[in-house]
Amino acid sequence: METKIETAELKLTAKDFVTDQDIRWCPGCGDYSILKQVQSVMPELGIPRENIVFISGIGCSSRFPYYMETFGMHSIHGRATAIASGLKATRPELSVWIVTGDGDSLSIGGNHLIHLLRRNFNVNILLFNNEIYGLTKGQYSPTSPQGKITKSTPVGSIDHPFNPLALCLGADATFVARSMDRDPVHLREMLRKADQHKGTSLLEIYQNCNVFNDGAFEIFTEKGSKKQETLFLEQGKPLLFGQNNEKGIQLDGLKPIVVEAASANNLWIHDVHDLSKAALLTRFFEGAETENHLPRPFGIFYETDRPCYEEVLQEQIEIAVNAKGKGNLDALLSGNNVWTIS
Ligand SMILES: Cc1ncc(C[n+]2csc(CCOP(=O)(O)OP(=O)(O)O)c2C)c(N)n1
Ligand code: SF4
Repeated sequence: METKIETAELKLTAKDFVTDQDIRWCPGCGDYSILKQVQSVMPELGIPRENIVFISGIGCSSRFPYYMETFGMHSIHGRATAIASGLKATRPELSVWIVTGDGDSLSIGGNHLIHLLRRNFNVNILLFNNEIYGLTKGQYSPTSPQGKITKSTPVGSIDHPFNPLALCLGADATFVARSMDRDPVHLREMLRKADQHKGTSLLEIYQNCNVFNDGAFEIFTEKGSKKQETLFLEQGKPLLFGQNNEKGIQLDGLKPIVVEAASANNLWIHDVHDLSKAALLTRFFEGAETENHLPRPFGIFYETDRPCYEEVLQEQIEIAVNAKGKGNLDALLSGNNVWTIS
């Protein structure tokens, strides 16, 4: 169990989570907003700072632990998920947050990510998706769209990109959500929900890299297009979008279609516990250039309850200790069959 203390007793503020480090992100980077929202939500969680750990891999986003006045580790490329798993297995009382980029988590760290998700450690993953490698100065990443011209794809990427949330749901993640750097209110709400979820929470955050991939998510964040292009999911509410929520989503068999909300009598009602519908929602992923494309969903796609790895592990250890006693590591390593070579 993570150690929670009544918030009134703790009296922490966002400033308590700010460090004395100079921030080395480029001016205008979306990482600043994400850092600010995380720092402002932390005091609400009722967790003492010494029980919070931020673990990152390598990348611009992975500098995050330096800027959080908590414990932390700027670790190995793609391996934050593995290191966090080890920490949570041995110190289940800690609140563990993984910060990773799309390159870090989906290229070199893709394997570790899916195994963490299926194991369902009670940790939170913040996946900063900027559809580019920022730190190494602008190579394409596994989420860059086909045709993307970058330093490593001078005539356009021919790779088919990952759909991160479809991938994570496929790995049986127990909490899958999406937010964006430019919507602080929504991002704070998703951070709170991620913390409340017992099991691995995967929050993808669209993050603008204004130096190497500026405007990648512009249609979802800018005033002129946001309402037409985004769909904010709310539990128990119909899927509505458009300037004045005049459009809705309805299912035609298994096919989602856009309808006029006023004349529709069977709008899709969002249920975060419905895996089949969540799988369909992750596939609302076409580019804006596609005719009749569906809006991009934001919010919690899916949430379910499954035992956490560290709990089952502790139970197994207890059963083994009760049956065989506490054991002795030296004796175990020496074993019964020892040879002396002379
Ligand atoms: C083993 C290893 N391989 C490659 C690199 C080079 N490298 C550093 S960060 C990075 C990708 C960063 O991209 P992303 O995870 O999207 O983070 P961002 O910088 O965009 O926040 C790469 C390939 C490395 N540091 N270590
Ligand atoms: S390179 Fe991009 S992601 Fe990295 S700090 Fe600069 S703007 Fe942010």
